[in-house]
Amino acid sequence: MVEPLPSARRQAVPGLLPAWSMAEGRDALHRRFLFRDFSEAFAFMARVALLAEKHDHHPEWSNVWNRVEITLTTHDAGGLSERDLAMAAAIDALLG
Ligand code: H2B
Repeated sequence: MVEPLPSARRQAVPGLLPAWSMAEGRDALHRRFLFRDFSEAFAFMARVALLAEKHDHHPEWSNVWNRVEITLTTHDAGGLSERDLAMAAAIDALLG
């Protein structure tokens, strides 16, 4: 079992991860990424997949051509945990 995110950390999320928002109706972070084409989107997904394995933390995601949607939540915590914040920051860092 992973600890759910304490409320003080929860309040810090918009400042720490301004590109992410709360997923509709869920205790989860969401971000939509747009790329030039499918190749760029898929290259990004390959990099995120490697990050996910490294962190042992896996995204819920979808891809339509140049668009990638990522939702981060911790299944073992039943909602947000520090793992989602770390993963979101690592994904942001991929994009520079
Ligand atoms: N990813 C996410 N998003 N939430 C989890 O709780 C989770 C995971 N748990 N990846 C990991 C794998 C767990 O199932 C393994 C056994 O460590």
